[in-house]
Parts: sequence; structure tokens; C-alpha cells
Amino acid sequence: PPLRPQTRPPRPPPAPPPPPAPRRARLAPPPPVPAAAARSPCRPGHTRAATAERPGAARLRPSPPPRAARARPPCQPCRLRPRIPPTGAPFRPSPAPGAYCVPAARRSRGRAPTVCRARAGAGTARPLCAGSAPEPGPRASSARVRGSREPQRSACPRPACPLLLLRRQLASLSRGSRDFLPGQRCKEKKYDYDNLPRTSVIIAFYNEAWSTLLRTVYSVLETSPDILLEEVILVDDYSDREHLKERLANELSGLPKVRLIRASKREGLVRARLLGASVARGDVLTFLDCHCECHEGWLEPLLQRIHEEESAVVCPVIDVIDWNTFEYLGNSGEPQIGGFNWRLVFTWHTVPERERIQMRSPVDVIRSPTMAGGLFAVSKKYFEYLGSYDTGMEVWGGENLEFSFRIWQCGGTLETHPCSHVGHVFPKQAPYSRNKALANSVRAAEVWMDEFKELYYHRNPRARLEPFGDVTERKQLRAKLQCKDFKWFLETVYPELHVPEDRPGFFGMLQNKGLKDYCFDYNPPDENQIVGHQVILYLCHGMGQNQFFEYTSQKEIRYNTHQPEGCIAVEAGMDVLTMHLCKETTPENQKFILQEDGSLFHEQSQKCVQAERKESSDSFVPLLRDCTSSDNQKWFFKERMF
Ligand SMILES: [Mn+2]
Repeated sequence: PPLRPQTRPPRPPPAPPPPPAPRRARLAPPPPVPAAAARSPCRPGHTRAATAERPGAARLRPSPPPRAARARPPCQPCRLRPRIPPTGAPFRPSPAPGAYCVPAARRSRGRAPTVCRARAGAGTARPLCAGSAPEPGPRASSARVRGSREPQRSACPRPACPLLLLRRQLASLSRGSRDFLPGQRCKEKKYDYDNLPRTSVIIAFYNEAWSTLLRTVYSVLETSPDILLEEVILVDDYSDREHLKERLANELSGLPKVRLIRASKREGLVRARLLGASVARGDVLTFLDCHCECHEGWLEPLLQRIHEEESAVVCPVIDVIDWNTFEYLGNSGEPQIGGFNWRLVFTWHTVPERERIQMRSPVDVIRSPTMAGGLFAVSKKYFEYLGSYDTGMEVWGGENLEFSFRIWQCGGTLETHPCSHVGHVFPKQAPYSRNKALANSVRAAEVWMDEFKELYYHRNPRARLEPFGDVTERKQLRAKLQCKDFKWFLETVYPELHVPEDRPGFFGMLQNKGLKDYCFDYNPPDENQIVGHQVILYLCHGMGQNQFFEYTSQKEIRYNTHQPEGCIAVEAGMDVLTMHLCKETTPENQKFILQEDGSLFHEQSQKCVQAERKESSDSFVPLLRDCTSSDNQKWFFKERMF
């Protein structure tokens, strides 16, 4: 299932401060820096900030108090890249120390124009401040010589200088993004940088656009503390676009810590990621999509959590980057967590009350039944223990649910950290084919869902016919790791998901006897807004999906291929059938009785459902009418077409 932009249901009222619930072992906060240490020189890889402000604080407090009275600030881990300009600062392409674009005059004394130059020394990442704290040195002064009134657009030819674009984007981001920046409490979090694990960031791509791919890479370099970033591994899954060949290799060769490896044939996302993981040297693997933008401070919370609990798989909050404008839209307020529906499509949910109670603070991790897709961090050791990815999965789709089930059922936890934010471009159309997603979902169902896989097959009859390959090894893995069953997962991890009854003879297509070949059909225009529309009749297609209904022992006609589930209702005084949300106890206007003769009796109105031609049109609808013995008032469920 694709990552979908999060649509936000109305926010629930703020929860009362949760009681402290010791759920997991936690690392004590790092001790304060002793006064003596604050005066000693910094270790390699560290520097002293110019003021006691924390890095990035400029964005929050643009005018810090005068420096004179301040104590010497503690050592901070070096950043690989210069910081994003503070809020509202005008964009200046070249004078920043260590920027990619440096005046050529620095190297040759002549009047050369500003040229684009990546930092030299591939693979030998040297933090900008290695050794000692940076002085206001030659770069700054050479910039002054050149004049600080540099034009907004530098002489860098744009195609050769994607960073310009990136930095402009980030600058505008820091201006407009106040609302969804992780809260103040995230900024106050302290990290024990020296003891956190180092990560390899793995980015697999196939025919990705130049700007989105590089924006991903640069944003990782810009926002990751040097000490925490082992490397960035780009895995080319056999792209054929020209710009991803030599031009990309050249572009990356100048970047520190960035490695490019290429698959020798098309592997698909899953195996391409594994290819990256197989050469990774970090303790933690952090997987990203190839069209992301990491937000300041995204990495520390992920690594901190894995440091505390090695079996935690941690996802960042996924912010939305607009597909057309590349505007960073973000997510205000509380993050959402992942679920799925019975067609095995990923869904977003608000944090349930039971989880809110478990959280020790608003900046605690939030446990999530599933992950949206490609953005997460996991201990390399634990990833291998869990059986990495199912290599029998082709291309893309379904692997996120499979991995989510496996994490939970085999003893791990899947969590979202509210302080870690990564923007993601939600593409209108994936550049790769999705026709393998069905087989991948079937593999997930076959290995992990036990008897509950039938609920999936009922709603997606085609899946039964899909060749899904051999899953023997994956089942052996499940046995070897002594993983729990799916019933446990549903009851413990995802109790919000309603489990259908699917009583024999009471689910599938709801077909009419008189108007044969016509079935109940409901096709909400928006997957995320399923209520409020009229149920119609349409030629039976036998594909499940929008023609799948279930008649329950609670007298509901449930439309439960989606989340949240819909129930058919008739509003007072009306004769049309519309979709409402299902309720804990069935409301009177949602109660139908499917009688043995096939009549479908609406209790509240004492009328029967009848198939009728819609006035002055060729379409048909079910309507409430006085009960007769007409075949147009007879209905029966059919599980499949053939
Ligand atoms: Mn993506």
C-alpha cells in the first residue's frame, strides 16, 4: 500500500497529564557537564558553540541576550554542514562556511566567477570543526572581501548546484514551519551523543528525479550530527534514467560519507534495501525513501530509543511535502499511528486513549500497530535476528505490513517518535509498477495471519488466485523465533480493529433476485471519508472491494473493507440507503433483518429494501418500499463469482 497523505480527523480533547507508567527500562538523562569539563578543550568531533544557546536555538529565539555575561558553553558534537539560516534570514548562497558553493577566488587569486564545488575528500568525512573550534577565519573574510551584497542568485549554474535549491527550500521551511516543528519539549531533550549508536542511512531509488533524490541526501547530511552518522548508502535499483548514471556518481563523489552502490539487475525495493543493508557499517540501519527531507533533530530521538531498547523499531513522524509545489506542509499536533483494513491496505489513525495513558510524556514514543512504509530505524543486529526483509517480495507494496506483523509477533515493538520529523513527497504515481503488491500482501497473510487470512481473502477474492511463491522459509523463521499468533496481535496490539464475523452465507456480494446481475455497491469518492453517500446497485463484479458487505449477528449490513467501517442506514423519513459509521451498539436506523425468503426488512421503518431503476436514468438503486412478494425485494449473499 502506498503512503497516503495523512488526513486528520478532528483532534480529540487534550488528554489529562498521564500518570507515570514505568513501561520500559529507560536510560537516565545524561549528567550535566561539570564546570571543569566546560573549561577543558573539546574532544575531536566536538566543538564549543559560540554562545550557550543550543544548536538551532537561533530559529526559536532570533535575538539571544548579549554574550558577555555567559559561561562557556558545553561541547557539542560537530555538524557536518552549516546550519540552516535562522528564521527570516535572507538566503545567501555562498558566504556560509563550508557551503558547497565557495568563491573560486579562495583557490585561485584571479577574478574567477563563483563556482560550484562539492567538498572534497569522498569517504573521509571531516567535520567542519574537527580539531578545534572554528574561528571566524579565511572563508568569512574572503566572503567579506567579495562583498556581503552578493546577489540572491549566485553565479552557480543551477543544474550543477542543486544545493542552492535545497538550501532555499530549507530556508523557507524554517520560516513557515513554526506550527509543526516538534514542540519545545523536543528541543529541550538532551542526548548522550557519545553513547548513542551510529547509523547507516539507506536510500534505495529507482528512476527518481534528480532534485528529490539529492534533496534527500543533502538533508540527511545537513541535519545529522556527524558523530551519529556512519554513512549514507544510496542503492540504485537498476535505474535507466540518464541523470542517475555518471552525473549522479560525479555529484556524490564529492560528498563525505556518501556511498553509491548499484544493483546489476532490477531487484525491487525490498531487495535493493537489503543490498544496502548488507554493506552497511553502522550499528543502526535507518531506511529512508528517496524523496524525503529530514528535519533538524530527526535522527537523535530514533537512535536514543534504539539505544534504550534494541528491539524497538522506530519511525519518524512523516510530514507531507506537496507534490506540486514542494512546499513543506508538515503535520501539526499529535502524530498519527498506522493500522490497516481487511483488504490489507495501510490506514492512519489518531492515537488511541489506551496508548495515550501509557505515554509518560508528550515526547515519549507512541506504539503503532503498523508502519506506513519505508521510513524507520532499526538495530542492524535486531533486523538480522528478525529475518530482515522477505526476499520473496517483489518490487514494492505489502512489505510494510509484513514487517510490522513480524516485529510485533516476534517480540519487538514498532513505535513512532513524536520528536523525529521527516518530510516525504507523496507521489501521485509511483515510478515503479505496483502489480506485485498483491502477491506481497498474500505472502504476509499466508505467513503471519493464521485463520484471519480468510477475512482478507473474502474481501479480495482475486488474492486467492495470485501466485505468491514459496513461503516455507518464512514460516520456518516464524517457528524458529517462536513468534506469537495473529490473534494475540489483534487483541494486544490493535484492539481498535473490528474483527468481522464473516458467518457462512452472510458476506460477499449482496445480489438481487429480480434484477439479477445487480449487487449492492458503494464507492466513496474519498477513501478517507467513507460516510454520507448513497448505496447504489451495480453489475456484480465478484472482486470484493466496493461490493463487499457483511451481514452481522447485530443486524448490521457492514461495509468493512475500509477503516473506519461503514454501516448501511436509512435516515428517518427517507427511502434511500446511506452509509453511516458503525457504532458499538447498533442504532435503530441501521438494523435490518435478512429473512429466510430473502427479504431485507428495515426494522425502524417496517419496510423492505427493493431494487429499482433510478428516475430518468439507466442506473439502479436499493430503496425502502412497502413489503411485497416481488423478486426485486429478494436478496442473497454470494461469496464469489465462480
Ligand atoms: Mn515514498
